[in-house]
Amino acid sequence: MSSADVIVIGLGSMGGAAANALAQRGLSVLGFERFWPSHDQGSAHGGTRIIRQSYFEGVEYVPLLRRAYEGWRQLEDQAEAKLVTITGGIYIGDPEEETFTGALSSAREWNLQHEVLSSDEITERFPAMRPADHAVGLFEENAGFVDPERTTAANIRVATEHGARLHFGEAVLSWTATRGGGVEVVTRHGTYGADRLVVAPGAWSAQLLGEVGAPVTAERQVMYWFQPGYSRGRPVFEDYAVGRQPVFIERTDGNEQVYGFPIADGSGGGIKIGFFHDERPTDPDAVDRTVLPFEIARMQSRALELFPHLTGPLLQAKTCLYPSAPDDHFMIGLHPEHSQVTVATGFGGHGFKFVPVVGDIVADLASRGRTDLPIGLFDLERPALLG
Ligand code: PYC
Repeated sequence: MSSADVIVIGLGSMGGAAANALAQRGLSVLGFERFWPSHDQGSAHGGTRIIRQSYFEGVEYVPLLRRAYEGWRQLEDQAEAKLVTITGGIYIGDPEEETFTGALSSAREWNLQHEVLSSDEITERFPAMRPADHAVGLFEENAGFVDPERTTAANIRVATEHGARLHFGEAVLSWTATRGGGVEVVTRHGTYGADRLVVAPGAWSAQLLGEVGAPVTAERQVMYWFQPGYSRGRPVFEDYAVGRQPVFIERTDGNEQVYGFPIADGSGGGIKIGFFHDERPTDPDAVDRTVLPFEIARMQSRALELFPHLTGPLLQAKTCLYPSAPDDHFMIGLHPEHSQVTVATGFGGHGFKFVPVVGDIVADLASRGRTDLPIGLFDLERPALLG
C-alpha cells in the first residue's frame, strides 16, 4: 500500500492549493482527482473569477482577502504565471440593498480604498453601464479577476515541483479513519494510507463527506459571453474592455443579482455575465450541460437592463457547479469525528478569490490541527448547517 503524510482528495481549486501549501511545508503529499488537471466539470473554469475586498457577504472575510491578495502575488511569482488582472470593481444596488450596503460596511470597517458613485456618475465613468436612476455603486480600485484554469495549473505544477504525487483520472471511492489515527483511501485503482487526509470535494461533497457534506448543494450555473453591439452607429467594444469596464455585481429593484467581467483575453470579444444565485440543485454526475434558449433569453434581457448596448450575439455559454452551503458561507475545519481529516468545501460561487489563503488554512489544520487565521464563520457544526 502506497502511503504519504497527507492524502488530498480533490485537486481542483482548493485541493490543488492545499496540496501545494502542504508540499511546500515539506510534507509528503499524495493527491487524487477524478478528472484531468484544470478540468471544466466542476467550479473552477470559465477564464475569469472575480477578486475583490469590499466584501458584501461579510466583514469577517476581509482579513482573509488581504492575505489572499498576498498569496496571489506569491503564486504568480512561484509559478511564473500571470494570474491576476486588476480592473477595478463596482458593486451596484439600491441604496438600502446588501450588494451596496454590505460592500460599504466592509470598506469602512477595514479602511479600504473606495468611492461611492451615483447612477449618473457610474455611467460617466463606465459608459457601457446604465444603472437604475436611484441606484448607487461602490467602486473599489483594487478589484479585478483571476484566471481559474491557470491558477489550478499553477498550484498543481508548484506542488509537483515540491514532490507531491498527484493522480488525475483516479476517482476516490471511499475513505476511512483507521484505528491507529491515520486514514485509508480506496480509489478505482488501489488502496492508499496516510497519517492525515484533506477532503476538498467541491460539488461531490455529499458523496465524499457523508453527513458532514450533506448540507452542500451542487447548483448548476451558467456563464454567458455576449458581444457588445453598436451605439449611435459606432461599435462600443472599447467601453467593455479591460481598462474601461470594471468587474461588476449588480442588483436593483428586487431583480436577481448579476455579476460579470470586461472583455478579457480568451473571451472571444464578449463580456462574461451570469446570475450570482440561480439555485438549481443538480446531481454532479448527471449535469445537464445544454443551455436552453429560454435561459439565454432570460440572461440577455436581464443583462440589457444594465448594459443597454449589449445587443450583440451570444458567443458561448458554459455550465459550472456551485457547491453551496445553506447560508452561503464556506465550510472549513477538522472533521467533527476524525481530527486527522480536514474538510474544505461549500465555496459556492464566491470562493475562488480565496484560493491561496484556503490553501494555507487547510495546510495549517492538516499539519498542526489549528490555524491562527480567522475561520469561525466557516464552522462545520454551525446551526445554519443543521438539517
Ligand atoms: O466571487 O464575486 C464573486 C462572484 C460573483 C459571482 C460569481 N463569483
